[in-house]
Amino acid sequence: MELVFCTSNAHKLAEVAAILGNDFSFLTLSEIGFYDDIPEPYNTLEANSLTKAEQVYTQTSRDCFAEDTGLFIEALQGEPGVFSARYAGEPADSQKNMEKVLEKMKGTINRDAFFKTVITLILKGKAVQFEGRCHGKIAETKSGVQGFGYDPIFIPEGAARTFAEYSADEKNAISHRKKAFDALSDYLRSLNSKTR
Ligand code: ITT
Repeated sequence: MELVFCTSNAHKLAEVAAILGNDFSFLTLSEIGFYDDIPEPYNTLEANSLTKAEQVYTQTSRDCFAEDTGLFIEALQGEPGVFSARYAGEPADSQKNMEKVLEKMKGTINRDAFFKTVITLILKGKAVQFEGRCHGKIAETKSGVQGFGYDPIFIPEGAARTFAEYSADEKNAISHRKKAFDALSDYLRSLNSKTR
């Protein structure tokens, strides 16, 4: 089975390749010559991840998967959520996004938050979704240089360091993305065993 990963985010590509290991491989959008901009116009991760995969499937007829991820902060009523990439406005800027979060959270006691990833897989025109979450807390300040996006301000549950202070392997062992991709791998394995 040849699957295309519908993402233009190089950090996600690297994390997903490491998470999947030998489970299954994928082609990137540039490997299939797909360079169109894919809008994410909806206000749920489910709808945005579906629209990304549908756009690639409709234009290329290739089986594919897309993922949409957001950081949901309890004290900010779920912000930045689906607007995580451009929380501080255009162009998308992770440093400005984190500064906006830290400013809004100044003096806030409840720092509970979670990352949520929604994957949409399209096989022969049929869409299936998978979800993964990682709970934790928003730090008072940024620390660490690993990872990407909001990692320098996110402390996973039970930890004393941010995701940006984790090695790639440590983050990939417990992340929202790991849980969602494990569910996708299980599903693909179950299809394989049915067709044997
Ligand atoms: P696509 O091409 O896959 O759509 P994107 O960068 O637009 O890539 P998303 O909309 O899914 O990706 O992600 C929204 C933002 O959430 C992303 O730009 C990061 O700032 C942040 N984010 C996603 N995954 C993250 C992670 O594992 N750790 C920290 N921040 C993350």
